[in-house]
Amino acid sequence: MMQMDSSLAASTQASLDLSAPSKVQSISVRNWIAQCVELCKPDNLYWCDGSSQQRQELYDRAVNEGVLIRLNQQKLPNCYLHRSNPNDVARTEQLTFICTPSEDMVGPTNNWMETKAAYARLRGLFDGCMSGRTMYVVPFVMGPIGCPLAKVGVQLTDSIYVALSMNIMTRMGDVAWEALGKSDEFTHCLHSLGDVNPERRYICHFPLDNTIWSFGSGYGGNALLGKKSMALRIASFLGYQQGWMAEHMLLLGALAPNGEKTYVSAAFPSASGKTNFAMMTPPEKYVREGWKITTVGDDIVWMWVDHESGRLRAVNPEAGYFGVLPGTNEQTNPTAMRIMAHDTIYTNVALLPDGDVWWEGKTEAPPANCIDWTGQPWTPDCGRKAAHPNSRFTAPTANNPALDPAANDPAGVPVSAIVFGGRRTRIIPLVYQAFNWNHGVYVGATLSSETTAAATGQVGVVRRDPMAMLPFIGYNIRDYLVHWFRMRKRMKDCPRIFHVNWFRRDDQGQFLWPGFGENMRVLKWIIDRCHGRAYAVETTLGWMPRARDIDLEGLNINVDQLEAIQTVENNSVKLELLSQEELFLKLAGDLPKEMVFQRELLISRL
Ligand code: GTP
Ligand code: SPV
Ligand code: MN
Repeated sequence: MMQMDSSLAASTQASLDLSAPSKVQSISVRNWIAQCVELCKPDNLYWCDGSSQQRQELYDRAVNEGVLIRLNQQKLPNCYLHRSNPNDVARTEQLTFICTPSEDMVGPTNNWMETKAAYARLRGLFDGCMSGRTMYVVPFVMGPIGCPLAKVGVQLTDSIYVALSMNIMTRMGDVAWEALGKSDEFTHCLHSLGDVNPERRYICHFPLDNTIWSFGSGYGGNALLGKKSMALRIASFLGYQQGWMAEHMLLLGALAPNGEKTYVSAAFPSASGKTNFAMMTPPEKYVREGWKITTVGDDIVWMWVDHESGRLRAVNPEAGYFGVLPGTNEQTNPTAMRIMAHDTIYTNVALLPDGDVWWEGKTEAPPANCIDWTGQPWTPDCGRKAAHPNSRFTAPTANNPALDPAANDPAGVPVSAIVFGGRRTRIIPLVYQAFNWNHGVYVGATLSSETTAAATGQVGVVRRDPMAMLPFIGYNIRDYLVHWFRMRKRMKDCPRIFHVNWFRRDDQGQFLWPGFGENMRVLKWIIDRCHGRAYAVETTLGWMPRARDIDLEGLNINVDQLEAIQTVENNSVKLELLSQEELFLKLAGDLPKEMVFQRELLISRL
């Protein structure tokens, strides 16, 4: 760790005015910034205050620097396009590390670096990396202001795109200095683009130091350090220590025609439907009846047990959406289309001749020509994609016309159901309910999904992704699973746990279930189960609706087809059990006994 005081830093960087604004009251944060300046040697410091005036100044600057392209302001007010380096378009899990004194702390599913070795290696990279550049000081709060779990972070970055994105994704600016006050409790986030070279790219987490050092990437989860790095990896470790949970989940509110409000959270792996489910527009029939779905969050929840009620409550720590664009359109997600109509940064999409944007699936017919995400001329017959498969929009939650009224409530909302879901072409049925909490934890722990473009590497490979948290658990998965099992004992009335799969296909490769807004029909059954209403039959996997228990009215699917989507073959379950062994073997002697018992119970039901 760096152990220099601020006066030394100031003397070596004589030309740079280090004096922090008086609103920065924490001596600890002032010293840390001075140390990072000393290391990175920027030419300038820019203190981000979160004001709209400064935001405009930064957008103008980013346009002048060529980092952003101003889009058609009539069509898309305050919207900009960013093109990232083609080698830097997704999270890089193989370059992401948890750094602790001992390897056992990070377990078999994380990349490990020894703390001192990691600091030494990264200090070499950060040394002088910002010379000729501006260091942006980005103070931010994760969690609603006033929430007991809310946390301050400060990110130092040489990327203006990252600074502007953090302004959208978090509660950024003076509000964070106020929340921090004189305290020394903040997450130290140091970030540099470096030379954006995968050979020199490291995303390192030091949970014991409340510190994140990220070098060599400007992309999403690698660079917006409040998100995956702090609100999941660091926070999951804190939650384990303090008895709460940080999860890769959406959180939605479902308002029934009779005024009953049910909150449901759901963990689906990256690019597997969280944003879409969280912003779902129900089928017409449901809207007419008076159903309304509202969004609390689309990617991360923090959950704790409320002492008075004994129930699980949750908040969304973020203040923005960083959502997948391909496949998003007026039919699949009209709410998202409203959200990104203004004050939005588009990353790695195609630019149309009139300054609008396009991506695969935005419209049925592609544009006659455009500039693709790499800046090259594009026509429909050129054989390339116009937008990157992991292209995204960054937009504030305040843009959401269906934002839940309690989205910013520091007291959070009560969670009635937790849904796990994977992207599985075969075998896994549309929906089932776990028998109880412990069975539900097993269902979540053995969650499997086909890989997507959200992380670099092969796409479409089935992998185990426990709780959709494989890349985001900031400590040993053994302790993480034990934590899940133990949480039940803290609750008087725990959420019901479910499993869904919107992605099952037929032999022709067609989706068997229409998905998107039609998922309301499955959600309705889930909600009814939570309130002790809907019917279910006991099966090998868990409680399942009979075909007639899912409302199919107005849908082009009959009861026989639904039965096909729900079919579970014993032989397929056996294959699933065998493929779970990969995870079980990784954990080997550290496997929580509940996992073994649950597997044995499943085998006994075959
Ligand atoms: P991250 O932001 O990476 O965590 O992704 P996410 O889980 O929020 O996924 P998102 O909702 O953005 O969906 C990813 C892709 O899956 C998009 O291309 C969607 O169009 C598609 N998708 C989402 N929901 C459904 C569904 O119900 N059915 C089908 N067939 N596709 C879906
Ligand atoms: C994910 O990959 O799960 C995301 C996008 O939500 S990123 O912020 O890049 O991690
Ligand atoms: Mn995500």
